[in-house]
Amino acid sequence: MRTQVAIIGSGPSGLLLGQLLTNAGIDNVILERQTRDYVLGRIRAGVLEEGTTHMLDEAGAGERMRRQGLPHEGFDLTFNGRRHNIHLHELTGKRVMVYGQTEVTRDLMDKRLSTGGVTVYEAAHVEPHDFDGANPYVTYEKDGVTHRLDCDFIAGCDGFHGASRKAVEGKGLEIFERVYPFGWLGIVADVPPVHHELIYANHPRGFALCSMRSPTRSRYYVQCTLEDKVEEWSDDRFWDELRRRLPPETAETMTTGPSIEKSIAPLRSFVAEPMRFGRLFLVGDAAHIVPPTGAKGLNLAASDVRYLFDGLREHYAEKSDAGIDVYSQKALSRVWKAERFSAWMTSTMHRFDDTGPFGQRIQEAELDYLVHSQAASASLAENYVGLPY
Ligand code: FAS
Ligand code: PHB
Repeated sequence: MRTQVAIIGSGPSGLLLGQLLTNAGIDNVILERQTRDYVLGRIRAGVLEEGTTHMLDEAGAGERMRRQGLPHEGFDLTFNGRRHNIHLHELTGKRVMVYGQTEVTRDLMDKRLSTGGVTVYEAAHVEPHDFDGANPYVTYEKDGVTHRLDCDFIAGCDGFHGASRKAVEGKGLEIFERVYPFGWLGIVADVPPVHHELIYANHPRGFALCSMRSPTRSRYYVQCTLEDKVEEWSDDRFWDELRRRLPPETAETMTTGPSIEKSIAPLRSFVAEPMRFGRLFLVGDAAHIVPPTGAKGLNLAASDVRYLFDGLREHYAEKSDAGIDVYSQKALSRVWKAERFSAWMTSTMHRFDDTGPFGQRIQEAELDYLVHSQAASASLAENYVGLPY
């Protein structure tokens, strides 16, 4: 089999890139390790930057997001028993869209199906080859048969545990990483959100986040230890801990109910440089991970796709490689700014082993300064809504 662009991974990166390529008449095939339902079963991100929503529109997969998504003009910060609004729209003129990654993935999969895009699910042992030369190819196994997919380019959209980054280890890949000494215990429950916007909570007992998926479905998180096990957290224990980390007047208005999903995610900051190796490009989580505190992960995948798609379109339409030659440098410039913001927000909002009473006061002072300084609030807001592409 032959295609122009082989895409490894059918998550948001691979699907968004694939759709933009298809719409531009550039042939592409997605190779996905899991089944469609397994990919759709993942509960992940919830906040889309405007740049991401515009790309979904451009891909022709934004209609349901525009209809069912929740545009938010701000979010609240709580600390030291107080609650402050960061008015994103007043500070930046921009909003964010609350719309679950699962729905983004579903919309992109449906669009791909309707436009004849080829996705090979349950493709095992996917491996990129000869990407240093002009004739790369990918091998994979399907139903016990080994296949070869010849192509012009390979987009490694296969996430943190994928095959693409592994294939370039030892080829000049440099890793930058910080693993956080805690995780996020998250639940989904079919109860109305405690507030119409998100609430990020700093508390001596640990961080908490009140988010949502719709006016009737809430998404909540509490910081937990790396030793915590999901089975040790009953719903009652979760709700009690969440409410203890919020101001009383917020906690007492919270509607609780049975969780329909409960999981613990580790937190790390991670960047692999460079993001291009000949005709292989690392995209999204394959190249970088941010702690979800800044709601950047999915949105960085979108800006990577923007840069790579523009470069590939230029290659085919204008016979110029200027765009793909600057892909890694452009993507990493935006990635590192988001890494900085996400690391700062994580260090300011979470309880570390060595935070102690002094560290707690410093965090509270930082937040007190931030919510009372126009300049500091504007800086937080412009990073949260997403820096320009
Ligand atoms: P993904 O990991 O989404 O997709 C990669 C795809 O490649 C998967 O379908 C996988 O099955 C496939 N694959 C892997 N190896 C393969 C192989 N060898 N061959 C073929 N296919 C292969 N971001 C936020 O902004 N906010 C959040 O709250 C948030 N929460 C998260 C919680 C968790 C538990 C995780 C893991 C991530 C979270 N993220 C969050 C980040 C997340 O949303 C990612 O940024 C986003 O999924 C990136 O999309 P992709 O780059 O497409 O990678
Ligand atoms: C979510 O809704 O899952 C979510 C929202 C904002 C974040 C992280 C996760 O910063």
